[in-house]
This record gives sequence, C-alpha cells and structure tokens, in this order.
Amino acid sequence: MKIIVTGPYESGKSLIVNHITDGQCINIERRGTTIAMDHGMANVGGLSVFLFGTPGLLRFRTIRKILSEGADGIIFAVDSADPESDARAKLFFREIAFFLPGVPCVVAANKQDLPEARPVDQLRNNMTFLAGQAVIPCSAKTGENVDRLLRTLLFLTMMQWSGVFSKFAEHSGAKDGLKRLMKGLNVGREQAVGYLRRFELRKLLEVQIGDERFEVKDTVRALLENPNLIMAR
Ligand SMILES: Nc1nc2c(ncn2[C@@H]2O[C@H](COP(=O)(O)OP(=O)(O)O)[C@@H](O)[C@H]2O)c(=O)[nH]1
Ligand SMILES: [Mg+2]
Repeated sequence: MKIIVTGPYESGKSLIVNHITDGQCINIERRGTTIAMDHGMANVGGLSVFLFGTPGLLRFRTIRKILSEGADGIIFAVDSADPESDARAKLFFREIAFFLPGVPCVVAANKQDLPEARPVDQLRNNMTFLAGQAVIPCSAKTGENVDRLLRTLLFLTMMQWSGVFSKFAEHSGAKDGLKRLMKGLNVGREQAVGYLRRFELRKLLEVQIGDERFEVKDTVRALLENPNLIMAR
C-alpha cells in the first residue's frame, strides 16, 4: 500500500515515518527540515507498506502533489501541543483533500507525550475541519499508538477496496483469472488490468505472462478475505 504522511511543518511527519520503518528510511532534508521527502517501507501483517512523508513548508506544494499521486491512504499529522500550528494544519488538510479526494485518512494527534498536549476532544473543538475523521492520539517520540494508527488506516483502505480484494482472493491462481475478475467486478479488460497493475506494484499479487492469470501472495490472502485481521494483534 502507498501511504502518504502529510500535515504542517514540525508536526512530526518525519519521526512518524522513522518510527514505522524502524529507522530504515531516508529523509531528504536541509538543516533538519524535509525539503523533498521521507521514504521507507514496512511490513504490517504481511502487507507491504510504502510510506512517503511530505515536506511541510507551504512552498513545496508541487512536491506534495507529485508524492500524493496514487496514494491508497493518508496519515495527517497534527501537533497536539502547539495551537499556533492549527491554522497551517487547516491549509494542509484542504490541500490533501483536493489532491486525494475520497482516499481514507486517519489523523495522528501527535506529541501526546508532552504535558501541554491537547486531548482529542479539544483538538476537535480547535480544528473543526477534523469533523468526521478518525483522530488517534499518539506519540512518534515514544511510539505510543503509532502502530494502531497505521493499522486503522490500512483497515480503512482495505475496506474501501474490499469489493476488488475479495475478487482477487476468489480468482487467484485460476487459469482465466483476468476474465473471471472482469465478470466478477462487472468491468472491462482495461479496468481489470488497471487493478492488477496497481496492486502488483504494491506487492499484493503477481501477474503472470499474458496477464490472463494472477496470483495473490500467500501472506496477504487471508487479509484480503477478512480485512479485520489487520486490527488483530
Ligand atoms: N515530544 C515530542 N516531540 C516530537 C514528536 N514527534 C516529533 N517531535 C519533534 O518535533 C520536531 C519536528 O519533528 P519532525 O518529525 O521533523 O516533523 P516534520 O517537520 O513534520 O517532519 C522534532 O524536533 C521532533 O523531535 C512527539 O511525538 N513528541
Ligand atoms: Mg519532515
């Protein structure tokens, strides 16, 4: 899955990517500020997760647009301890909603380890644009709740794709898998191939020669059939 981590300057995006990837990530930065991106990979319950942290300075909008393309889910980081960043958070929230309409999102109410951190209710009062979003209190510094944040987002993403994923699992390995997928989803060849390509790139499955057959990876088959498993740990 391709997950974008966005939000205003200093909200903890880079540290979130660092924590999720266990430090196995790159950060293209200048004097401590991300100027291009953070990037890293993680494996969550057999799912490959490709994380892209964005630069949080307003002027890097074009880079955020490019990084956002094709994302399956959004982690939106806010600084729970700094009310002065709320106005910037609102601008970034509008931006990502414009780049990725309808893509599942969870809000990381970050820096909860700090004594001045606001609880979720207060964040919702201060940032009314968060209405209707899942807000999860966490700390990228201590790691508290970061795993739950990611799993919640992956669950929402898998629910959004559940119609396609259940057909992937159903027709995996069949000799005429592509045809069955087209019939099962009631879509044309181009769209079905598009789905296969998208999730081949995300390492969910492998597409065989001629594209007529595909095979779901063993590690994800159960998850595709039952997305709830991603929350169980
Ligand atoms: N106390 C605390 N500090 C944090 C947390 N997350 C990030 N920081 C600090 O906040 C600053 C900005 O973090 P960074 O990850 O670079 O934010 P970014 O600009 O959004 O990428 C750094 O000094 C981090 O060490 C957190 O959960 N708790
Ligand atoms: Mg950063």
